[in-house]
Amino acid sequence: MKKRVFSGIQPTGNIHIGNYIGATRHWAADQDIYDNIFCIVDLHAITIQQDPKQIKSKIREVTGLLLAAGIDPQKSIVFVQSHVHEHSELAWILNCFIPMGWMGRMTQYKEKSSKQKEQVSVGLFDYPALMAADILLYDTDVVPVGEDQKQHVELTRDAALRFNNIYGDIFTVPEPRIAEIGARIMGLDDPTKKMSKSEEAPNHAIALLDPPDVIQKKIMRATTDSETTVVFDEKRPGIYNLLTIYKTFTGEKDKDIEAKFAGKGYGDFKKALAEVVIEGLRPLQERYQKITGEAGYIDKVLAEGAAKAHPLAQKTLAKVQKAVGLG
Ligand code: ATP
Ligand code: LTN
Repeated sequence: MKKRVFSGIQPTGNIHIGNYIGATRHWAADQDIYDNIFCIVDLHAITIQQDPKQIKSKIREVTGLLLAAGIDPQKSIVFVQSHVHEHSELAWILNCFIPMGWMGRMTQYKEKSSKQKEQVSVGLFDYPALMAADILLYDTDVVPVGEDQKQHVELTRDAALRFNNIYGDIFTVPEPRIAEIGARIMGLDDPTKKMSKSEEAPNHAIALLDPPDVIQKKIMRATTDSETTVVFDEKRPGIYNLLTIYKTFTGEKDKDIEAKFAGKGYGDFKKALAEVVIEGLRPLQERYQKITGEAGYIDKVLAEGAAKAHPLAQKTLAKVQKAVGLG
């Protein structure tokens, strides 16, 4: 039996190369090894206020991008979180088992809430309980995510262990899978900050649907430093980040990349990187146009996905309700 993979992505902002390098390309590449479920997490998206019309169109855009990245609905279940109501219900039950102290330690909450001040919702604080519900509903073994989500998967493990300790073997205890390279792509404008969908600075991220001239401009303007050599040096975060992007798109080794750019400056390297990213994204962008040009296709994929996910979620929730004495 194949191991079960579950992962999620929020239908917010513009999906960027960080999401692709750190998460979605691995989801696509490993599809045959695992039994896969991928979720568009709209309930997570509303932990920060969103424009209702935007969410609807972003759900379709994100789904289109997942399919364009190679996720095959014949091999993987792709669905929208709010279409399977068991996610909210299990999240509530888990709320009653997760200590406040665990939540308070989450660095994503600390970062996001410090930006929002009084606007911070209880939902933003509680975000990891809903994520734990997503994962635990499907007997998930492996959760492939970027580095920023590792702490949330660890909280999920702790919640599952705590629950199992009280009620017996109810949940499968999942483990995070973090890519060795590119699990934390940094912002082009500020290489000390993670590339993020919610960051609004114009040169911050390369979106998967950016046209070639925009990609070129963003890379040429990316923040580096006053050094000149093109080498992998973690103490020089700007050039290190660009080199990491180059490496993930080409699959070349550090040594070979450094040799290729020996004696050349940042300008030459940035030009080459822009070329690599533009060509790397071209097939994905072409597939996206094709997929979204087919009327009704995405809605059909999502409806079929929810129909497959629902019975699995129902079964786990029923087990949990029985264990805690509900219903
Ligand atoms: P936001 O920063 O607005 O919360 P996001 O860019 O983190 O959004 P998500 O939808 O939350 O996007 O993440 C989808 C997947 O992409 C997750 O597995 C996440 O860990 C991964 N990911 C996000 N940003 C990066 C990044 N900069 N580098 C590598 N992986 C990333
Ligand atoms: N929190 C994740 C999205 C997410 C997720 C999940 C990832 C929601 N539920 C379950 C893995 C498993 C994020 O912000 N990227």
